[in-house]
Amino acid sequence: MSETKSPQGGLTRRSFLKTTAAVAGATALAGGASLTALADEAAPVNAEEQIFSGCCRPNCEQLCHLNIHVREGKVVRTSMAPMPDECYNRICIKGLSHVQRIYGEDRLKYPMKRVGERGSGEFERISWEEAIDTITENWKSYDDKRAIIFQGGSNYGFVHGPNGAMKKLFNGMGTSMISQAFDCNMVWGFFRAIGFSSLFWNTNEFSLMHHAKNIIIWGGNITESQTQDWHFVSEAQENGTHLTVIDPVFTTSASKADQWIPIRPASDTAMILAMIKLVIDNDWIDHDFAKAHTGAPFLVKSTDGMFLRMSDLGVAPKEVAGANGAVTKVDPQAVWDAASGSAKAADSVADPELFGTFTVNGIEVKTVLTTIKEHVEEFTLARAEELTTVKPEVIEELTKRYALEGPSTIYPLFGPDRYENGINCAHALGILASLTGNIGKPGAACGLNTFWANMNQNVVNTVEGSAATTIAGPGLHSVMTTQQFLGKPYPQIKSFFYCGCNSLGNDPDQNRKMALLDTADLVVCVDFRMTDTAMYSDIVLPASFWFEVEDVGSFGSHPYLIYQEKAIDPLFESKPDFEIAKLLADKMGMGHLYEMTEEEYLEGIFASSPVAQAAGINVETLKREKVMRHTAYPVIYGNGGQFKTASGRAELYCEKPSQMAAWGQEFNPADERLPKFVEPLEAWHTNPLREKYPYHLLQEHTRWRAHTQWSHVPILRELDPEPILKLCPADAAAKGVVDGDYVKVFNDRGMAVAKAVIDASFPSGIINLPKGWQRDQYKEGGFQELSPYEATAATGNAIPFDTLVDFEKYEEA
Ligand SMILES: Nc1nc2c(c(=O)[nH]1)N[C@H]1C(S)=C(S)[C@@H](COP(=O)(O)OP(=O)(O)OC[C@H]3O[C@@H](n4cnc5c(=O)[nH]c(N)nc54)[C@H](O)[C@@H]3O)O[C@H]1N2
Ligand SMILES: Nc1nc2c(c(=O)[nH]1)N[C@H]1C(S)=C(S)[C@@H](COP(=O)(O)OP(=O)(O)OC[C@H]3O[C@@H](n4cnc5c(=O)[nH]c(N)nc54)[C@H](O)[C@@H]3O)O[C@H]1N2
Ligand code: SF4
Ligand SMILES: [Mo]
Repeated sequence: MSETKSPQGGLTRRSFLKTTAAVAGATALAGGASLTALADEAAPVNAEEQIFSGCCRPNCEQLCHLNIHVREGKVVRTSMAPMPDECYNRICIKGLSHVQRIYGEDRLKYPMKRVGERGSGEFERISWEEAIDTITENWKSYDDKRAIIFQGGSNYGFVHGPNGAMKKLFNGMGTSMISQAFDCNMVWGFFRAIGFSSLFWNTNEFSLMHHAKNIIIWGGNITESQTQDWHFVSEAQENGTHLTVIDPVFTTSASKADQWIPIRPASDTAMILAMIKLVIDNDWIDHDFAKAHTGAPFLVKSTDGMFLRMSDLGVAPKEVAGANGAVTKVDPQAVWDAASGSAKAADSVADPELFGTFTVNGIEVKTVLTTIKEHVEEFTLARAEELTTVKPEVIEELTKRYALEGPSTIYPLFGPDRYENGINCAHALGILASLTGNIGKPGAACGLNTFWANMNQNVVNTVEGSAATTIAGPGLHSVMTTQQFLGKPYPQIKSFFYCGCNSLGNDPDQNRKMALLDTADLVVCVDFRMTDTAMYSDIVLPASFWFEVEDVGSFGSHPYLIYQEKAIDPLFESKPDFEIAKLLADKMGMGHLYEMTEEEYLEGIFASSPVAQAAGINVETLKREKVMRHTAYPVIYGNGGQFKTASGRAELYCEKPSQMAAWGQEFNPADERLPKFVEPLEAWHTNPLREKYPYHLLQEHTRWRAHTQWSHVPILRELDPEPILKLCPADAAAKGVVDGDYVKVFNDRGMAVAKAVIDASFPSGIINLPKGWQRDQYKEGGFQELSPYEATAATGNAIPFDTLVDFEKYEEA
């Protein structure tokens, strides 16, 4: 295969484009077909219709319950199916257009092998046997199986797809595994301040949102990216709730708000630190809550920045037996008890000091709140305005309303997350909410709302004596170019296996990624359609679609599991992911890993999960009920002042900041105990790179796709036909661009050509290429060529908004 290698990628990429233009043509032809016509073609209208329980489970973070209407073995329609709590009844245009995904011309029908250059799109049909043999013969040739990389994406079936049973095989083989983090700056920032129930979950369930007197949407475009949750906000508004949207762009969500606060991108933390300062200086603190339920009164030692604990006072830690018999040592944090003038265990003091510097056993200590007060001292309103452009009176009014006229809810999304400094924003928000007591009550919340059912799936995918080595996405390049990982020799990566993962479509710095793939012997992709990643693979395997398998959806903005009945047989020669894993395992001599049926695998997840057991969830009950709550009503994160942290309080000050992922990056924990304002990597107004690349590039998450899924669905492409660049009239005029012109957006990493849409909601200097188009849909390049490879050190989180570019009118060659 060496003749196809192209480390620079030039030739490969050009031929890639040629072929994919033909694919785009085919899609356009199908564009006229309406959904009803397709349904009628599929089966006669008068045929008997069966309805199956369906679960729409892309990574749109919403998870809708669908009816799958089947006539004569064909899906003819999808419609909304009821949820036990009707406020979660929902479906969107994507959920309504599944028929065109299932029967679309772009569906992968049978296994294929590449016959032209990698990326050329020249494939030949092969048998399953040949496909599995080719892959496993390649894998067997490596003594060290870490030469194989598995990467999954973000879809949330328990059995099939990237987070299902496929992982077990790679654990069993002891391969490498790539984890590419997205959204994790918010996850980890909140975790540091307030903890979480599960990775993306530390807020209240949305049916309680109407209790809020104020809602602040922070860096999210709910009307596009959380369409199913917008009604909770608008219903609250009808109830008299005041809505503020903080966003550099006048989005649709902003247009519905009582107040829109435009903010300089990547400066949010500076504003929140100023808000915390106002709360402290004006004593807008909820004293009772701060004393009893937060780490504000904990004492911090000046010697090492750690909490003063009772062991520092000579009190031996208590041994406490846990539920599973394990003994843990409890060494409580100390607070200052004014009444006795001494330090005591936090939970034994009813009225601890919130502020103060003391000496205990010769050690100088300060309360956490005093530490925070000193930390935010420089964030005067004037300084905040300098950094954020938000006027002092606007910050003051917002803070006052938020703190004093609650309960207030902050509904954060991922705008601030996608910059190198993104972790600080959520950490600061967690402090602001906790100090003002705006957390843990109906209408008072501040965290992420995607309920990830904690079902211990890792338990069933664990293989005794073996495990995959995880390489964080930002570490891949150095592992592959130096053959070192964390200071130790690492085998050369030879083989990539993607399942439910469109890495080239979603991961940063596409050209770099393609060049890395060019050095591999074998790239395999298991998917429903010819994605960018499948197009760049050597073997492509067709996976059975969501409705062709039995599964359970587990990740959405409500606390329910949704059962997927098998509605139709797998189409063409596609196979369920579970079966593909089994075929590969058999040939690798690991058939014993899958000596169970899919249903037994599923039952294994529930059986090992205390959450499932508490909720009475098992295969039988789920098959009967179709939708089951996995967490008791109502979900209120921090309810009763109880947080999922080591101390059970919202600790605010992170005593031992940890990294989510390590790949040899510089990381100084002592510097991360409190959130700080630091400039982002690229997208800052004073960055000298602005001279070359004056525009800041966003990539909105649009309603027309869920990431790259639905990218080729004809009925959606009638409404949203091709890649666009949104930009304001002044920026367009400066480049002589008029609405409908093609423009080339570029930086040192790559380029994309898109159609200009002049949109006055954008401020001058910020332009937007909505994400999720595939390379075959661009005249040239693609949005993902432009994003930076760098990541936030604490999390490994990708930072695609931290991108500067320039653009010009595109002249076709
Ligand atoms: N239909 C659909 N729904 C989706 C998705 C999808 O692809 N399609 N993706 C899902 C996923 S995985 C995610 S992570 C979410 C993303 O959901 P969102 O985070 O709401 O998505 P974005 O479109 O990136 O919107 C981010 C907003 O932040 C603003 N912004 C940019 N920079 C800053 C900043 O520095 N500060 C502030 N305050 N605001 C800023 C942008 O102008 C934009 O309005 O959507 C989910 N829902
Ligand atoms: N430039 C830029 N890049 C970004 C972002 C951005 O804002 N800007 N946002 C980032 C964010 S927040 C996120 S979360 C990621 C999203 O990344 P993902 O959520 O992983 O994106 P998808 O495009 O949905 O890719 C999933 C792939 O899995 C396939 N698939 C789905 N279900 C199954 C299944 O059951 N079996 C198999 N075999 N395949 C299946 C789909 O067809 C699709 O090709 O993108 C990130 N990338
Ligand atoms: S794409 Fe998302 S919002 Fe739309 S129906 Fe599916 S799960 Fe629901
Ligand atoms: Mo995301």
